[in-house]
Amino acid sequence: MPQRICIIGAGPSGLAALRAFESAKNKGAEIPELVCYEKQSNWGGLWNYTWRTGLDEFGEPVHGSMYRYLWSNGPKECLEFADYSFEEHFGRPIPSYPPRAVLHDYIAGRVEKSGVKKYVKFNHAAKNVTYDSKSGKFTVAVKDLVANEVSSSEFDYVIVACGHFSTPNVPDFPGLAKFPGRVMHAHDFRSADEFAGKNVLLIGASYSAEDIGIQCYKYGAKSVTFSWRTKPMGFNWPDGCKEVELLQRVEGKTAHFKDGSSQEVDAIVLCTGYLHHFPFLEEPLRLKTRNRLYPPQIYKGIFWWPNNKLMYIGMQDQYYTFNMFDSQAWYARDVVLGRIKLPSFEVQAADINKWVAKEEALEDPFQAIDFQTEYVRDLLSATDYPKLDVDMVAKLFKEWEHHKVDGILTYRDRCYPSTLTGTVAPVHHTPWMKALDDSLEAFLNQPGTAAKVA
Ligand code: FAD
Ligand code: NA7
Repeated sequence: MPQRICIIGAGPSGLAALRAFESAKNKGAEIPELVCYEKQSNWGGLWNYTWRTGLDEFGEPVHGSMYRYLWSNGPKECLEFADYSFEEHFGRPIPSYPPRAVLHDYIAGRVEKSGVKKYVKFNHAAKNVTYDSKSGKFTVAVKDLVANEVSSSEFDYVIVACGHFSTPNVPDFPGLAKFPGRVMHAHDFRSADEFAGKNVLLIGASYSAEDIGIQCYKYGAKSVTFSWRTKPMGFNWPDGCKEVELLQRVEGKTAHFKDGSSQEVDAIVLCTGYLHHFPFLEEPLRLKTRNRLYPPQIYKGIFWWPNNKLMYIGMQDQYYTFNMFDSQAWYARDVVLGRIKLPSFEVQAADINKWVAKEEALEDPFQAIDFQTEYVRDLLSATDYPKLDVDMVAKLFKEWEHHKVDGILTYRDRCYPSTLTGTVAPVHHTPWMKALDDSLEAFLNQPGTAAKVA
């Protein structure tokens, strides 16, 4: 019997796994049978936009957390796949901060070309994964959402690539139950238009708060108030935006903060992060962690300890994204193909502890970038993934951090060189603050160049 691998999720992480195996196959290797279950009707994970919130048409929790007008929050040059440049996909250089639809097109383009669609079962949600130590096999129960039928089959390996920015972390605050305006989590935020002319309060001090806040500002909110728990973001906010300490209570429409200040608000968006939530995995297989750069209990950030046949991809907090998922997928593939031999569980545990301790000593975002760079470098050094200049990626991430401090409304107008081709990205035809149309067509319609929409 050929070996079988189950991949749960066809977002960037699951697709990285499919691409890794396909690339080995193209070079003549024998690969196991691949089955990828994807609960949505299309691939691309979070990048596959949905207007839906709450439950989907099948009664499943909606996966999507991305919103309209979402533009890349980091330079595209930092996430470029080493085996598929943006220039190859679009037929010409494009600006550094594309909107969501353009990145979805890029992600999909690579896998369309490599022909891995045949492995993906769309509209199939993984419901239950168990492991039998006697047979050494996993049993995976999936629901065909269209046929409304559950079936099970056995696999030698399982790769969990279902993402971890989908199940909202929703704290409570006194008075929210009686607040007369809209209260929502970032997971359910879809369009900033709704908040034009409103006073918006965002709880949280990370990427979601920052981006949803400046979106609301861009699309005409009357005021934007950011409320932090541990420390403020500290950007140079425009007039109408401010940071305050943590929300203590809401009385009517008045929000009261720990620093003694208060603010009339019309809407509250909880940008309080997400839970690693995997109800389809039986308890002994379930990764439990907060959002961090090195979740414990996965060796090399991938292999479940102590059952290495269960693998996780993309479970880290992320500076690196697409190319980090690739580095993980290539490593996982080589372990499955017997090209890399994993050490004893004792050695694995010591290695995990070493990385976790290193992470806990990090003092600022620059050290955090170096940490994740070292992690990706370590994985890449063991496989035939095409050359990725991680030192240059790290340099670009650090410039990006400075550019955000220089101007939180203007950093997306910056241009960076591709680490693959060396080409410096062209300036976008419209400054980000004025670019209200986030469609692929509007973005690629760069005067004087012929856009190739793949
Ligand atoms: P996901 O993209 O979440 O994909 C997981 C897939 O698994 C989904 O298709 C889902 O339907 C499927 N799935 C889940 N559960 C099941 C199940 N039980 N059965 C079958 N299928 C299942 N990264 C960047 O690089 N740049 C950005 O600008 C950026 N912006 C972001 C903005 C937001 C609001 C969020 C939430 C994240 C952002 N990210 C960004 C990070 C993002 O996590 C990664 O870019 C990437 O999407 C992660 O890929 P993934 O495959 O691990 O997870
Ligand atoms: P993050 O990056 O995990 O950040 C979560 C934020 O929520 C962080 O600032 C937390 O503050 C804050 N938080 C969490 N719980 C609370 C409570 N109870 N009260 C106040 N504040 C709280 O999630 P994001 O959604 O911002 O980003 C996730 C991804 O989406 C990211 O990769 C982006 O690219 C887009 P803390 O600092 O812990 O005090």
